Amino acid sequence: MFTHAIVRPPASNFAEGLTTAGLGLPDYPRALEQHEAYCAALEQCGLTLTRLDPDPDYPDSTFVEDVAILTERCAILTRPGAPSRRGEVESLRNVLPQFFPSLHEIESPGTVDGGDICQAGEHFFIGVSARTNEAGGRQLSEILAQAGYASSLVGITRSASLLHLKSGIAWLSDNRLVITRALADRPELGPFDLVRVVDDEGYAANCVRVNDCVLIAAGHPKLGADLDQLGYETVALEMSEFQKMDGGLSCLSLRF
Ligand code: CIR
Repeated sequence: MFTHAIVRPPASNFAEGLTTAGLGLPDYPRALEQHEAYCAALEQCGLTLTRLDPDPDYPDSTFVEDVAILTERCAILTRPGAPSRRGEVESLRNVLPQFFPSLHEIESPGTVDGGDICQAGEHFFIGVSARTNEAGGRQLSEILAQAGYASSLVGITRSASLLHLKSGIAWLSDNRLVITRALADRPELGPFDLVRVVDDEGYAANCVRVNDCVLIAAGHPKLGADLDQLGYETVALEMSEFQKMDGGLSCLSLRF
């Protein structure tokens, strides 16, 4: 069960962030509305929110998930792979100690983006991507091992469609993963029940289980129907303006 989440609304220069999506410029008022609906959904799932102030120094800083990894046993500040995002870590360094007594931290030359880290119960999949390098992945693996968690590295640099590991995978609990075709044949995922996302709904693979609900991006009826059929209560959220900036549902919050 999660009880809290940290979120940060987009700043007015949000459109100056990194993107490869080619979907056009985001509409700022609409992004704020979508972010507010996202926050309301988290609150409906029972979470108390810590809302950080928008930070125009870092136009990608609404994607808070990338700058920390929060677990029941430890918290880790990341070192984002994109140099323009490294400074985002500082504000989390100030906020996290009230919830986590000690903070670990990824150090140079390691880089880790939280979007590459998928917790599946006691095991963490660590995506090695254009953002998370092997040195960062190994540092994280050691920190997690000290806390009693297992982990494994999953190389995704050849999967051009995936910015982060969690662009293509989500843990639903119940030994179940939502997964895109780019990852569905990985042997390490064999022991899980896989909910496969059809190719034209690939963006929706980045969904989030929050307590009794699964938040999914609106406009993906096949995945919505599959999850409904499995007995999940789904909440569809408009994400168009964040998708334009390569962001998915999970990256808009740090849940713990
Ligand atoms: C970036 O390229 O870093 C941001 N524009 C999007 C980050 C999205 N993060 C995520 O999916 N975990």
